[in-house]
Amino acid sequence: MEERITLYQFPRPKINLSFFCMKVEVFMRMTSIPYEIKEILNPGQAPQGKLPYIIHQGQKIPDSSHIIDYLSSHFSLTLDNHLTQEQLAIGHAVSIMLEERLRWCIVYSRWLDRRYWLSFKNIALNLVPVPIKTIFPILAIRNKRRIAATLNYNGIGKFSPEQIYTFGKKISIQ
Ligand SMILES: N[C@@H](CCC(=O)N[C@@H](CS)C(=O)NCC(=O)O)C(=O)O
Repeated sequence: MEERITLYQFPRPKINLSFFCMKVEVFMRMTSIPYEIKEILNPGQAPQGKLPYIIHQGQKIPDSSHIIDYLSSHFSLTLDNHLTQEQLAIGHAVSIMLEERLRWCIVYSRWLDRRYWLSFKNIALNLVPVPIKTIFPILAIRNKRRIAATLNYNGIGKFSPEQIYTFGKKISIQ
């Protein structure tokens, strides 16, 4: 059976812009798991419509945390074995804080804050192939609407930009 993992993630400019894709790629590197990367633009082809996902032995596995649990179990990895139950619990709490709180502050700044949108737009525009560049403004508007709706539903979108960044700074690691 093929042990090599294929990691599907967004194209990476100089740095990886996706926290979740970066998390899995860093994990692969730290554990020296054999992997190859396929960069894709459309998360629509992922099992949950989100990136990253991996394919291993014909099986598609989505979600960064699930991927790490799956690989840890499949390859009997011992990366966290030295941690106490308390340390594991703190690590879990910090991950969720970053992924479910700080993430939305960053998503807000990239897509919905005019002050930062222009520079993020230029980075994103550089990543897409020529045919997509022409429809990029339409895709961007659609994505902005979707993100605004998500942030409103989440509640964080009800706050002013400065309040949102205050939330973000509070939980940033100084
Ligand atoms: N819980 C998922 C979150 C993945 C996620 O939100 N991925 C973002 C990129 S960082 C995505 O695919 N967004 C595209 C979209 O929602 O259309 C994980 O841990 O992998």
